[in-house]
Amino acid sequence: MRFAPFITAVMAVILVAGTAFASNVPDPTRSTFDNFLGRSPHNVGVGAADLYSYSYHGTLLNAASQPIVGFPRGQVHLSIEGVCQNHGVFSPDSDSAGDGSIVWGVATSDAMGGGSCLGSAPTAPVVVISIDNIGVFKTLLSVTSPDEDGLGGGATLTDFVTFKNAYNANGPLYLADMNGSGAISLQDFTVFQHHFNTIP
Ligand SMILES: [Ca+2]
Repeated sequence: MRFAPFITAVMAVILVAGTAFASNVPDPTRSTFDNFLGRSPHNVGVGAADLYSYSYHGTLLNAASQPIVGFPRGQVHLSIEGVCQNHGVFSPDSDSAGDGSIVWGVATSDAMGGGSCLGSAPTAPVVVISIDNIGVFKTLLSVTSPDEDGLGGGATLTDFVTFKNAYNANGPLYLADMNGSGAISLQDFTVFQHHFNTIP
């Protein structure tokens, strides 16, 4: 019995240490990421309040679903795979915020360039989000862009034809669902138009 307080204290230290360790490790099953990735080389400043600009968001949570604050941006990677135009690997704009959120903002998305592309489920995603020493957190099977072909630095007449054909045929979704709503509607036409009109 005389050792009980000591054992209790040791257990408390172990628990505290365990909690502190866990709180800084993003959990792939708890953390969340957008299901839609849009890209446009004319992303910045398109529309009031960036209404028509593309950014990408995630929230880093630990195994207890608590937000991870200040997680280093350099350890988080959004890879647009080689099958896509303008492929590359990008870190979020900043370390994770107080609510665990990380953002690939319009300027980062802008730097990505354009290009719509499609992977094949479930083995060949075109977007892979990973964190160093942990693994894959999210994959996407398509990328959507008003610069459909990823050429020429903007949404051109060629891109408009690609968009219009998919729009009129009500598919494929990744070529015409510009706002990532999961359906093709007049609003997608409006989004495409805003990007189209920003050609220099
Ligand atoms: Ca839509």
